[in-house]
Amino acid sequence: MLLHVLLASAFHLLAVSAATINLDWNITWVLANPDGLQERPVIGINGQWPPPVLNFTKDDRIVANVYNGLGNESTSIHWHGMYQNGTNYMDGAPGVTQCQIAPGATMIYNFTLDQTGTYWYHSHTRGQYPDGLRQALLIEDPMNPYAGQYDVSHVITLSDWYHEQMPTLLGRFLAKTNPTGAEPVPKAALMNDTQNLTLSVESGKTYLFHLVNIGAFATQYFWIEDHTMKIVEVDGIWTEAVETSIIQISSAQRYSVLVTMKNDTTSLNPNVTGWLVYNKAAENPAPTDLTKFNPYDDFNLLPMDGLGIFPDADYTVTLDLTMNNLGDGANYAFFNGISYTTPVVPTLYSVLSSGVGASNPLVYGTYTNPHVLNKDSIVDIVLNNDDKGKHPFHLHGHAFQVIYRSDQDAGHFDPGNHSAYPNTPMRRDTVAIRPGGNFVLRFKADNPGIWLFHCHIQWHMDAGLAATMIEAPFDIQKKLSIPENHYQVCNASGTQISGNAAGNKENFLDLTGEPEQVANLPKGFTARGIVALVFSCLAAIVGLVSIFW
Ligand SMILES: *[C@@H]1O[C@H](CO)[C@@H](O)[C@H](O)[C@H]1NC(C)=O
Ligand SMILES: *[C@@H]1O[C@H](CO)[C@@H](O)[C@H](O)[C@H]1NC(C)=O
Ligand SMILES: *[C@@H]1O[C@H](CO)[C@@H](O)[C@H](O)[C@H]1NC(C)=O
Ligand SMILES: *[C@@H]1O[C@H](CO)[C@@H](O)[C@H](O)[C@H]1NC(C)=O
Ligand SMILES: *[C@@H]1O[C@H](CO)[C@@H](O)[C@H](O)[C@H]1NC(C)=O
Ligand SMILES: *[C@@H]1O[C@H](CO)[C@@H](O)[C@H](O)[C@H]1NC(C)=O
Ligand SMILES: *[C@@H]1O[C@H](CO)[C@@H](O)[C@H](O)[C@H]1NC(C)=O
Ligand SMILES: *[C@@H]1O[C@H](CO)[C@@H](O)[C@H](O)[C@H]1NC(C)=O
Ligand SMILES: *[C@@H]1O[C@H](CO)[C@@H](O)[C@H](O)[C@H]1NC(C)=O
Ligand SMILES: *[C@@H]1O[C@H](CO)[C@@H](O)[C@H](O)[C@H]1NC(C)=O
Ligand SMILES: *[C@@H]1O[C@H](CO)[C@@H](O)[C@H](O)[C@H]1NC(C)=O
Ligand SMILES: [Cu+2]
Repeated sequence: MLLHVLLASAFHLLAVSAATINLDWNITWVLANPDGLQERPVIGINGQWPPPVLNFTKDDRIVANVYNGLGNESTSIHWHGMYQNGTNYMDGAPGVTQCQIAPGATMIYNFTLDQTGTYWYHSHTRGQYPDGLRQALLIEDPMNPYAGQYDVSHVITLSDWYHEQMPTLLGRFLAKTNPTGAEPVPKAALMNDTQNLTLSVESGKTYLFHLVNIGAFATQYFWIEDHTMKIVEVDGIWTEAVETSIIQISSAQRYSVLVTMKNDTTSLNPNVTGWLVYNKAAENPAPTDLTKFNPYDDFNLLPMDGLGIFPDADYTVTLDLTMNNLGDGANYAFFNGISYTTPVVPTLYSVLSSGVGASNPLVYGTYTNPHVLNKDSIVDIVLNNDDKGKHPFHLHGHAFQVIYRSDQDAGHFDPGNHSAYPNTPMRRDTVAIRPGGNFVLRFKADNPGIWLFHCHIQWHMDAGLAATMIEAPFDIQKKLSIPENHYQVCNASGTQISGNAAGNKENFLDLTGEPEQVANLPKGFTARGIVALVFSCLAAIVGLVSIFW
């Protein structure tokens, strides 16, 4: 009885301390010139760019009224790293958990923050966030295990930056004139959306830096000259502190580090500046940089909560990653030969309208790469990278355990021949796979919802490098009800809210008319054939120009 009363009052206290934060956002175009080289239109919030850094406390409720004032583009907001446990429809992925927010429409995102650490928010509308709609989001932990070990905390975002807008760049990237799929090369690297970040520090004091890579493409390397850092958090998971002099941060990854400033200031520049080096172009990717910079290997991080490895998997999703040309000559990205193509009906709404058929992956179409997961099953994602590039993979709705990661060029994962899995694996929500290598991720399907698994390099995502996890579909049907506002958002964009991936409401197994990936190359043609063709066309044009000159 006494215990009951105590518990009740404890909950009462919690309820009192948790705040509701109302955000009224008008998403519009504004002009900005973060690298000092070129002013350009960017996507801002309430007339401002960079968008606001959000700093909340665990258990706060966020109610964000997101008005699309862009006029000429749809939008959406994904709260990267939030489990959205019980609120899958607030995840922010158009075509997956919601409809696009059309110009003039308002979407209300309303959910509680029951996690802590360093996150970010960004548009999940095709190609959009590198045009500026992305920023850090922090959730303070009232039980912070490192409280008292630092004096001040700061956010530092890292990003690549383009001068042209994404629709233009995407048009050029996914084109037959770019048959090898060379990614557009960024024009600059930004630290906290500027190239002139200076931060005054006091000697002897310890700082906690929340580092977030909010970029589209480049991996960033972060170090502070003459100082060591202690990693204490990775993607929202507190870790045992480990010392390092340099950290490698792929697109969408986050770290918190403690840095103690020196006592002896006589020889010290009181300004601390982090140096950014970005892996300048696709043709020269990270592997050589890796050995050169020798950053801390995140595989070795230990979650502070000591959560042990989940039992052996009940279900394994094996995905082979390739990049290749389709019949239009452009270079696409594939899991098992499938390039993600947005369905007519957002997948969550297909679950809700398909009744007993919801556990049949056929309902969700071929091109969403669907995998139906049973409630509470243990799932392994085995990814084999048959591509020569490095890719950072993000799973929505979970922090997964990284139980195996091969070296570069190790080929496919061999379940009968691998080093022992760690007892306490590192957990995070975004992890990079090495060129030609593989990794194995493990999680428990204890979060009913539709969760996208995709490469966080925006170019590859837009080239189709995504798969859909349909987790506990019957629990979704029982427990989730979509707010009326979300259906209004669908209405404004003219999107159907029931039916299978093809929009068929009568027969959920009839996928006639489903959006398909671009057709294959005609028989007899190879990608090389097309490349040769393009090159010879180019040569002809060059020839003509030379003659003219
Ligand atoms: C959004 O901002 C634009 C540009 O400042 C303004 O014209 C529009 O009225 C605003 N809309 C809302 C709903 O706040
Ligand atoms: C950064 O500072 C340099 C030197 O003061 C200046 O030339 C440059 O324009 C500044 N860049 C930005 C983006 O403010
Ligand atoms: C939308 O309008 C903005 C601001 O005028 C412009 O910079 C941008 O290129 C337009 N986007 C598209 C897709 O036309
Ligand atoms: C947000 O969700 C809570 C809990 O479901 C509800 O009580 C509240 O009315 C919602 N607020 C808005 C603005 O929809
Ligand atoms: C976030 O807010 C908390 C107070 O809730 C404050 O202690 C902390 O310094 C803030 N963090 C940053 C990076 O501004
Ligand atoms: C980085 O920028 C954000 C706002 O955009 C600001 O809140 C934060 O304090 C800045 N960090 C540093 C280290 O100046
Ligand atoms: C700086 O000085 C303080 C107090 O004298 C001492 O406790 C601390 O260990 C020193 N820190 C370093 C990095 O030398
Ligand atoms: C530190 O930075 C400030 C502001 O940019 C500058 O005025 C000052 O000269 C710098 N100090 C040193 C020692 O570089
Ligand atoms: C097992 O893996 C190791 C290291 O990757 C490799 O050297 C060895 O040849 C493999 N053995 C078999 C039987 O495949
Ligand atoms: C979701 O919530 C349920 C119970 O409310 C819990 O058992 C489960 O672990 C949670 N899953 C995640 C991913 O947070
Ligand atoms: C949107 O709502 C209007 C009015 O309720 C309705 O007539 C129309 O059919 C709806 N459109 C879609 C695509 O659902
Ligand atoms: Cu990728």
